[in-house]
Amino acid sequence: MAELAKDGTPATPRAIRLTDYRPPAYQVETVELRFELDPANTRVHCRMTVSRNPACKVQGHELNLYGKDVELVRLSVDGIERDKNTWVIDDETLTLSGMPERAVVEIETLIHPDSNTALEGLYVSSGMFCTQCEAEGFRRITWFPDRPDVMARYTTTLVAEKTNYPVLLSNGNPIKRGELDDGRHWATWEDPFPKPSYLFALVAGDLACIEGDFTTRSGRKVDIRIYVEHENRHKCEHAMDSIKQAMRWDEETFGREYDLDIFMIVAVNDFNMGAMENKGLNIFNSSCVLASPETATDADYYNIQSIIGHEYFHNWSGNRVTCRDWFQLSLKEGFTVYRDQEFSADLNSHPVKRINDVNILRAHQFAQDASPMAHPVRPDSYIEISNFYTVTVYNKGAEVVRMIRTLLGAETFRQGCDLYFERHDGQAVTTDDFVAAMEDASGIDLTRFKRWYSQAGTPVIDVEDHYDPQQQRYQLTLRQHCPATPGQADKKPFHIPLLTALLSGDGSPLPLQLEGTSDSMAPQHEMLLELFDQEQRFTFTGVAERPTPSLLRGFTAPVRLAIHRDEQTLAFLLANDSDPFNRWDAGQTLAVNVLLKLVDASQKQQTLDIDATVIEAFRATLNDPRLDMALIVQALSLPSEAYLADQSESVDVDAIHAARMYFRKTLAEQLYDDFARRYQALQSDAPYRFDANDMAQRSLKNLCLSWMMETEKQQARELCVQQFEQSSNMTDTLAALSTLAQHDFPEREKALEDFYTQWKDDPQVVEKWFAIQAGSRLPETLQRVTALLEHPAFTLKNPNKVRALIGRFCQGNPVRFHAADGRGYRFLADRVLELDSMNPQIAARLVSALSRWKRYDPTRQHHMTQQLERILSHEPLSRDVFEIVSKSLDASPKIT
Ligand code: B3K
Ligand code: ZN
Repeated sequence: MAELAKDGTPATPRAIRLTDYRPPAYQVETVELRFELDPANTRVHCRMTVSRNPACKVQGHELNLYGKDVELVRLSVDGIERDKNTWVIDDETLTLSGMPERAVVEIETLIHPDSNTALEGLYVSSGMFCTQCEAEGFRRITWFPDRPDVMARYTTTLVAEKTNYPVLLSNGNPIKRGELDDGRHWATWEDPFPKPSYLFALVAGDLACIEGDFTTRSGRKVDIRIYVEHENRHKCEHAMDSIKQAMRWDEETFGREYDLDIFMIVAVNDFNMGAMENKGLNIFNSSCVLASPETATDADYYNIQSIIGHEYFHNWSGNRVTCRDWFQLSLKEGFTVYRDQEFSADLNSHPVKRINDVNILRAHQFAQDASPMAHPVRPDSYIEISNFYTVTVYNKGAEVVRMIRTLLGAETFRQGCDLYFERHDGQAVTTDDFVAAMEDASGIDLTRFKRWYSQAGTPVIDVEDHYDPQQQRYQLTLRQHCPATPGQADKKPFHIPLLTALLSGDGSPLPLQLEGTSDSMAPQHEMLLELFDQEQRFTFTGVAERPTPSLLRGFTAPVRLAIHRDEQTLAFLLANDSDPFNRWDAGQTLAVNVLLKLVDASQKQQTLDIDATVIEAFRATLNDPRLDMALIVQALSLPSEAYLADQSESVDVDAIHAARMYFRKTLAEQLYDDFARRYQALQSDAPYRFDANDMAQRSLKNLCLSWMMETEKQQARELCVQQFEQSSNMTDTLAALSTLAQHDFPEREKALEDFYTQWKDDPQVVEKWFAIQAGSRLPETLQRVTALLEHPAFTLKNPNKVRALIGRFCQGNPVRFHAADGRGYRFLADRVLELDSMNPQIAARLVSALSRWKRYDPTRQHHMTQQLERILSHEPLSRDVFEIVSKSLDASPKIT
C-alpha cells in the first residue's frame, strides 16, 4: 500500500534508480531457516552469518534488512538479544548499526500465510503451503538482506503437522527427516549452491509424486519429481517428457548440465504468473504443467513444453549466474526467453516459432514502446519492480540476445556464452558483463550495440533504393530514427543487423558483391548489412537486373521497416521469397494494406470491397500442396485487431473490427468450398499425439472451420456442433466451442452449458470456459462477463480466473472493451479497485489496458482518463497500481 508520510498522509511512492546502486555493506555466508508451519501463524527462525563486504567502499558498519508485513518477535546479534532501541525501521528497511566485521544474526518472525492474498512470500493455495519470492517476496517471510547481489548457502528445516502436510520440500537436496511426538514431522534440505533470496522456495502439502530420472552426459543420475494434487497425477506425462527434453537440449546446445541430485516441479492453483525457477524446486501455475488430451489443447501442450524449458534453463541463466540488481532483470529473462525460443524452435518448427514470436513482439512490445510505460530493456528507474516483468524486458530482451548471436555467428556466440558462464559462475552480474563476455570471445566491439539496453523505443528504418542499369549497380539507402519515449527525447543511432537478399525476376537470390569489398570469397546470396549510423548507403555491383530486395530476413532486428512496396511486389515476395519469415511477412503486409483501406472506407461510410486478386492469393495459399500446413495457417491468419491498431495513426476500434469482419465474411463466402474440402480431408480418427504434424493438421482443420462459420451456413453450423459433440480431444472441442461462441445461434448457449456441466470440476478447463465467453465479439459480452463475476466457479482471489474472465475481456476483446460509452473502462476500474488491496500485482497488470488512452478518439480518451483519475484518487493505493496509473496520465510521447 502507498506509504504514509510522517504526518500520516499518503506519501507519493519513491522511484528507485539504477544510478543509486551501491554494493551491500554486508554479505551473508550461510542461512539456516526453520519454519514451524501453521496456516494462521507460522513461526520463522532465521540464523545467518554475515560478514563485511570487501566490495563495499563505504566504511559503515550498518546492516540493512528488509521486511514487509512480518511480525518481528526476537532479534539477536552474536547471541545477545537486541531491543527495539538498537535499530531503526524506515518503511521496509531495518537498519542495525554498530555491527562487527562478522556476526551471527538470529531473527524470529511470525507470519500469516492463510491471509496472504498477494501471493508473494509464504501463502496457502488449495490447502498447501507454497512460496513466491521473486522479486521481493522473501522480505514477507523474515527480515533479510533481500536483494539479488546477496548470495548465500541455505539450509532449511520445515516442521508441519503430518497428516495434512506429508510432503515437505525446499531447495537443494534432502538431508534429514524425523517425527515429533505431537503429530508433526520435519525435513531438512540443504542447497549447496549460493543463491539470492529470491530463489528460495518451500512447499508443504498432501501431494502425489510422479517420478522419473535423467542421466546427465557426464553420467550422473538426477531424480526428477513432479508434485501435484492427487487427482491430477495422470496429467504429468507431458511435463515429465518436457523436463527430459530440456535437460538434454541444454547439454547439447549450450553445454550446460544439471547440478543437483534432484529436480522438482510443484503445481499450484493460485499463482500470479506462469512459473518460477527456484533452485531445484520450480513452482508452476497448474495451468503450465497439467495436460491430458481431453483437457488440454495443442497450444497448452506447446506452452507447457516451452515454460518448463524456460524455468529449467534459468538454472544457468539466472541461478548459477544471477542479476546484480533488478535493473538487470533482462540479463536473466531476455537471455532465458532467447534460450526457450530456440528450444521450442528446435523441437517443433523454426519458421512457425519465429512468426509467433514476432507477432507477440509487434502486437505487444512495439505497442509498449509507443506508450507512456515505454522503458529500456535495462530500465533506469522503477517504483515497483513487479511492473517491469514486461514484454520489453522479456521479449525485446530476447531479441537483443538474438541480435548478438546474429552479429557474432552461432559458433562464436556459443563461445561467448561459455565464457560468460565460466567467468561469472556464482556471481550476481550486469548486462554489461554479459556483453563484455561476448566482446571478449569475438573481438567485436559492441559499445554502440549496448544502446539497445539503455534506449527505449522501436527504431524505424526508412529504405530508399536506386538501380542503375548501365552501371549494373544497385544502391540501398537506409536511414534510422527512433521516436521519443518518456525521459528520452533524442536517441543515438542503434547498431542494427539486417539480413538481406536481392531477388531476381524468377525469385532466386542474386549473388551479392558490395562495392569496395574484395570478391575473392565464394559469392554470398544473403548478406548481413550492419547499420550503425543515422544514414548509410550500401552499393551492390554486378547486379544484372533490377532486383526486389528481401530485407530484414528472419526479422533480424526489432525494428519497423518503412518501405514503400506496391501490391504487386508484395504478391511477388509472398509467392517467391526463399526466406519463410519474409514470405509470410509479405502476405501480412498485403493483408494489413487491404484491411487499412477497408478501415478507411468504413470510416468514410463508403462501400467496402476487396480486389479479386487478394481473394485468389488466399485461395492459392490454402491449396498450395508445396506449403507446410503450419505455414498455411500462419499465412491465412489475419493480422490481429491489436496489430492493426498499432499500424493505424489513431485507433478506430469499430472501423478496425468492421473491416476485419467484412474481410473474413467476404473471403469465407468466396472460398467456402475450398475451406469445406480441406476441412473434410483433414479429418482423422488417430488418437491424440503432441506432434508437430498432427498439430499443424488440427490447426488447419480448425482454421477452415472458423472461416466456414463466418458464412453462417447451415452446413457449417452442423459441422461445428458435430465436432464439438464428437471430438475426443480438447483442441478440437475448444476450437468448435470458441467458434460457436462468436455467433448468436441457439446452439451456442447449449454448447456452453454442456461444456460447463462436463468440466465443472476441472479448474483449467473452467478457465477456458470463462475466457471463451469473455472473448466473444457479440454485443452483449460485457453483460455476460459481469454476470459471470457472480458465478460460483469465479473468484477474484484466483489469478487464473481473473486473467481468464477480466483480463481476456479487457486485453483481448478490443471492440467490446472499448465500447464508445465507456462502460468497459468503468468495469475495469471497478475490478482494479476491488483487487488492489487483495493482489496489487494482478490489479496493476489489468490497469495497463488503459495506458494507451491517447491513441483513441476524444470521447474514449475522456472516459479512459476519467477512470484512471478515479483510480488514482483512491486511498490507499498500492505502489504497483500507482505507478502504472500515474505514468499513464503523464503526457505520453507522440506516436510517430
Ligand atoms: N522469474 C519468474 C518471474 C517472477 C515474476 C515476479 N513478479 C518467472 C520467469 O520468468 O521465469
Ligand atoms: Zn524467466
